[in-house]
Amino acid sequence: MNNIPTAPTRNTKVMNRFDLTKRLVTRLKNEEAVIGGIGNTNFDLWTAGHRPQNFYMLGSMGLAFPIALGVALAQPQRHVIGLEGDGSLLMQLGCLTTIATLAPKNLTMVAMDNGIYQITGSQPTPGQRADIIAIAAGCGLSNSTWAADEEDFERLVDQALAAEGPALIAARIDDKPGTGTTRRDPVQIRERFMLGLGVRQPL
Ligand SMILES: Cc1ncc(C[n+]2csc(CCOP(=O)(O)OP(=O)(O)O)c2C)c(N)n1
Repeated sequence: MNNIPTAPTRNTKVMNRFDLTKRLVTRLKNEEAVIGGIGNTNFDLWTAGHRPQNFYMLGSMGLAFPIALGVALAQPQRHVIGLEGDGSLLMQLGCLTTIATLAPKNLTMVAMDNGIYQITGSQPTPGQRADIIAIAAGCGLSNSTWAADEEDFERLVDQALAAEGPALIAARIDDKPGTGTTRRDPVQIRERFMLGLGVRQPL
C-alpha cells in the first residue's frame, strides 16, 4: 500500500453507459452534434441509434472533447456534446484548460467514469484516485457536476442544453463493455458527419 489518497467519496450511483447514452440521445431535439470517444462511448452511441450528427472517434484516446470543441467553435448555433471515458480524458487533460479558456457556450462534455480501461482488459485508470469534476473545476470549468443518479443525469443534460456552457457532467458507470461496434471506416464516418452537419453536399 502507498500513501496516495483515494478519490473523495462520491455520493453518486454507479450507472450504465448505454442506458445513460440512450437517455441523452432521447433528449436531443435540435440536430445537436454528438462526438463519441474511442471505443465504448462511441459503440454505445452507435447502438443508441445512429444519427447523421454523430461522429465516432477511432484509434486515439482523449480526442472526443477536443473534436467537440472544434465543432462547437465552427458551428456556434449548434449544441455539441462530447462523450469520453475517464481513461481517455485523463490522458488528454490539457483540453479542459483550453475549453475553459475558449468557453464555447454550446459545448457539453460527458465523462463516463468506470475507473478502468475497460476495452483493453479493465486495467485500473488514474480515475480510481483522481476526481474528474474537481480537476475540471480547477481548470476553470465551473459548471462541472457529478450526476447523482439517472434522473439527475437527465436533469443536468436538460440544463446544459438550455443554458450557456461549457458544462461537464461526470457519471460513475459500471464495468460493462460497449454494446455494439461502429464500422471501422474513418472516411465513411467523416463524410457522413459532414453531411449531417450540412458542410458537405450529397454527390
Ligand atoms: C494513445 C493511446 N494509448 C493507448 C491506446 C489503447 N487503448 C485504446 S482504448 C483504451 C482504453 C480506454 O479507456 P477509457 O477511456 O477509460 O474507456 P473504457 O474502455 O473504460 O470505456 C486504451 C488503453 C490507444 N488507442 N491510444
